[in-house]
Amino acid sequence: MRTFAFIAQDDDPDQWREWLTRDLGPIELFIHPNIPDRPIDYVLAFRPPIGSIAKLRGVKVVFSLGAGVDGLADDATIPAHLPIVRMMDDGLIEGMTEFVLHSVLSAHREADDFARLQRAHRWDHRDHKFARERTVGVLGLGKLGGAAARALRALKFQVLGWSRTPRQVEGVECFHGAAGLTAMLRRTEILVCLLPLTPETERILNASLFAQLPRGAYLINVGRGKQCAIDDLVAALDSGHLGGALLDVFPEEPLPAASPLWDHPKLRITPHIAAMVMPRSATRYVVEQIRAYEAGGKLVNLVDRGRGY
Ligand code: NDP
Ligand code: OXD
Repeated sequence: MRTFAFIAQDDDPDQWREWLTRDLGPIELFIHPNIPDRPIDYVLAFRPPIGSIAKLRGVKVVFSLGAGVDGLADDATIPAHLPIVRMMDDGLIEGMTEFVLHSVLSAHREADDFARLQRAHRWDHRDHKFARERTVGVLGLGKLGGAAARALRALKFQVLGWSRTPRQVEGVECFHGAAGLTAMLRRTEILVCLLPLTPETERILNASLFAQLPRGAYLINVGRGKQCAIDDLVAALDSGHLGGALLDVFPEEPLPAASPLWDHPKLRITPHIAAMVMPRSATRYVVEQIRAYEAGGKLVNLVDRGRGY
């Protein structure tokens, strides 16, 4: 019988056990910290405590229950030879694409302003731009950023995209590296961050980046909270340089109830729900990989520990 260790405090082990059992037959799934000292085949993990995987015996593959692997890629105690597969089921791409489209369209059609006008009982007309007249910049052109950029393009937005290495996405003007970022930012009216958290991207959304955006630009951060220097963001919103922002991710999660961010008039907040990993579809992805691995096939979406994502 296959053995699993479950080290993911925000996920529901019972659902994972149920769905894995439907596909694989009986399994043993042990929940951190109650994992016995016996061989474990597979680990299911999201932001596991440092060292918690290294002390397990016999592990064949670690499955990240998130697309983001911060907390796994940077745990130096995990043996270098141990494959780490990140979550990338179709549901995650579909969910993120929907969320980005909804957020960009809301910013584009000034939904926050109209909500304020409603609260003030004001019936104010104004002209609006069409999507083809609006430029959206996407930081990160990977599985999620690439899909979001293509979907925005399909709605006729002018789409710019930025990656670490040169990329091509049909219909999207692509930039890379530091010079590329500067060139992209100065034209970006709505900026979507879909970067992985690495030492290079930590606090990348800071005062200097905001200053390069045109006045009134809107920020959507669906990457990771630590990518945003919150004080710089609040200053840019308060000065009017940024028109608004949507944050789905925060340096500290859950966002403390006492945080002043909740009440900032130019901030829209969602509780890290842009794309949810749902056991009913995510288990299919894990099971397919387990079957391929056990048949001597290749694992896909492997984390490159050197580059950190
Ligand atoms: P991928 O690994 O597929 O793509 C990452 C992209 O970011 C690549 O295009 C990569 O460049 C680029 N990148 C990485 N480092 C840099 C850098 N230093 N400078 C410029 N570009 C860089 O990731 P995904 O698209 O699958 O996911 C992105 C992130 O979204 C996840 O890491 C996670 O943090 C976040 N996420 C958030 C969720 C939410 O609910 N809010 C849900 C799921 C994920 P290159 O192409 O050259 O490699
Ligand atoms: C992820 C997330 O990385 O949910 O999948 O943030």
